[in-house]
Amino acid sequence: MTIELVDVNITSPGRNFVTLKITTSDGIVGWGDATLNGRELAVASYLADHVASTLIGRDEDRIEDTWQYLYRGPYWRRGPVTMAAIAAVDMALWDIKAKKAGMPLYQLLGGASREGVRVYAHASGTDYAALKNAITGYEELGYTAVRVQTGVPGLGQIYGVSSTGPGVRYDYEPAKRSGDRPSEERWDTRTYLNHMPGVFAKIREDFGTDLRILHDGHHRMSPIEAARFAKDIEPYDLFWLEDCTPGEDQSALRLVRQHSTTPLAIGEVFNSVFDYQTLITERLIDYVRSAVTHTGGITAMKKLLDFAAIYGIRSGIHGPTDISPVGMAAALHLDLAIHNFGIQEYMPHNAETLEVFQTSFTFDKGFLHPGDQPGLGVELDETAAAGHEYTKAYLPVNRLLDGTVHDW
Ligand code: GCO
Ligand code: MG
Repeated sequence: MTIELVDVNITSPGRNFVTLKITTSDGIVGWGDATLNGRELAVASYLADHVASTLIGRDEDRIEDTWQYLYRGPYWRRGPVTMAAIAAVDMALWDIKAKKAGMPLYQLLGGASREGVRVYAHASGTDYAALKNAITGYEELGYTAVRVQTGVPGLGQIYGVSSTGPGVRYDYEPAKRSGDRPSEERWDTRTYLNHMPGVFAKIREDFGTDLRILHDGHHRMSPIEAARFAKDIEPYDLFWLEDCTPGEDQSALRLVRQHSTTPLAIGEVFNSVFDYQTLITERLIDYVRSAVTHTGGITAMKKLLDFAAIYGIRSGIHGPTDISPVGMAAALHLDLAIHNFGIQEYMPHNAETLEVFQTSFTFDKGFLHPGDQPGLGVELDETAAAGHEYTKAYLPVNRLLDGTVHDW
């Protein structure tokens, strides 16, 4: 059979999502996530204007060949827009292949290596009392791992901290519908570095040693600042310190590594195995943070994670709300199948989103399972999706206290 129809769906049930729909000549439908936060229409155009017509008539079973055709064929390689577009096609073709086989995708990837995948939640608070409340709430829900982000005295709204007050969960959404330009935040690394170790100390005192604690530096530290921070927080036994330095400079992690045994995770802004070449072969990281959606899909992610496995490096697949339920399902099937699984990020989507995307993954005591529906196990309800018009949204811009633009 062949690919007959390729459609790009843009919907905004509370936040924007771009979804690719591929229909075969015998009527099988596959879905792929092409959402790139704050730059959604660029990927939608890449797919609709440059890719869709080239797929019509191709054999839907030739997934590797289609991947290479889209990666090598156009001459221009890599970059988040291209790799999100390739990822969407790849996911949709795997969805189709698994539906044709009558199996959940993880079976085609080698079958389950575990019973469920441990996930971490996002706990945040503008101050320690609010953060403690949030962590307690997650523990009550059964989570065994939390990412903690907190307000820093002297700074206003900062990355990763819910502004809606103590005790409120599931409501942190970094992309803002701020009109024609991004909102702006202020930042000071010195103030942050002085504040954070005390927060981890209190968490260990209040929650003991079992809880897995993660933290995201969101690319804001210089290599030497990150090295000092990673060393300072060693006594609090973090599961990982994420994105401590800007992502472009792989060699920066050498300095951090030389000074600390705090495990390191990086990669949500990466889009190719080549972004990891030094990091993996020199064992400068412990966890691969890429999103399936932004790294060329299941085909590319499986190769990347197999490469990491050779060096004892594990997965920590990106799973914020800007990864659609389709992209999340792709991550869960991989998580269940690979041997070197580490942890999976989980920010549950809001009710509006889950009315548009029907999912079959399940949560039980801190673990997710992708479910046993044939394929990825997620279907887009196009009628419900049509009720949510695209609304421009931007990730905030970050400036230092003197106004200098800094990494967000
Ligand atoms: C994470 C990320 C997100 C990103 C967001 C950008 O660790 O989940 O840092 O919160 O900021 O995905 O689009
Ligand atoms: Mg992150």
